[in-house]
Amino acid sequence: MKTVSYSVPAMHCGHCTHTVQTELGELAGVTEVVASLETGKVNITFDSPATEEQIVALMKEINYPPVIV
Ligand SMILES: [Cu+2]
Repeated sequence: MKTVSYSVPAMHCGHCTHTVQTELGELAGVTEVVASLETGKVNITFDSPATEEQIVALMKEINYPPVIV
């Protein structure tokens, strides 16, 4: 089990956080997604078969790319 935290400046409202949580939550291996408007961050807990590369690729695909700070 691994947890990663990304800054996602493209999130602007509850709809955004909901989309991020729903889309990432559908990825096989992802067990928890917490998107926060206050911090602008998304915390993702996952395990095999999900990979960090896969998560980043999906976030780019849905137009909420993670920004490395
Ligand atoms: Cu929004």
